Amino acid sequence: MTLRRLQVLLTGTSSDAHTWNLMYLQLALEEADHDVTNLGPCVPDDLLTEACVRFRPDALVISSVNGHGHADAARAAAAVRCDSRHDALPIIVGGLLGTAGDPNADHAPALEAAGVTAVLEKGDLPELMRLLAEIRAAAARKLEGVR
Ligand code: B12
Repeated sequence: MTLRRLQVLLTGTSSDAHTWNLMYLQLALEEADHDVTNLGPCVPDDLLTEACVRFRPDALVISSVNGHGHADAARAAAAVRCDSRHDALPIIVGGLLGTAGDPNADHAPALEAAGVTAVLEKGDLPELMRLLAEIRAAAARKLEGVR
């Protein structure tokens, strides 16, 4: 089975200025043998949707820690899902998505309704890697099927 490198598009949300979360995730993803395009912080939704068309990523990872992530990521995911070319694109969101309660778990249903595939906690890096490994194996199986 040929395991090609995954193209991962990594982005902050439109209101979120935090940068080290993105740098950390980029390095961790590259160490796991993925190709990463890091759009950086404060990415408007239209720039994100354009990047999805331009880079045709295998997975989109959205990181937010400023507390507005639940609203920003829902809006961004809905914008990406407006284009049917991205129907099958896995959208994984994580970080610190709100400021009260158990924010990631509490907001997960609304985020999933907006088109997010998986909502992860800030400590869920191993789960992120597991999901990406699954996507990579599925892509390899699809490629073998075509041959
Ligand atoms: C540095 C910092 C800033 C700097 C950022 C500078 C920069 N260029 O990055 C500045 C001063 C600009 C800043 C501003 C603000 N900040 Co600030 N900031 C921090 C601080 C101290 C450190 C963040 C950091 O760099 N961590 C290092 C990185 C490597 O770790 P990380 O961000 O936690 O990311 C890790 C995980 O979250 C996880 N993760 C992140 N994303 C994802 C995604 C997935 C899929 C997965 C699996 C994991 C994952 O993996 C990363 C590596 O472990 C934190 C407090 C803290 N100690 O964490 C507050 C903090 C994030 N900020 C906070 C706030 C409120 C703000 C402001 C709103 C303050 C204000 N009133 O102006 C603004 C927001 C500005 C904006 N527009 O976004 C709050 C957020 C509160 C919340 N969500 O509940 C925090 C938690 C402080 C606090 N305890 O209140 N901040």
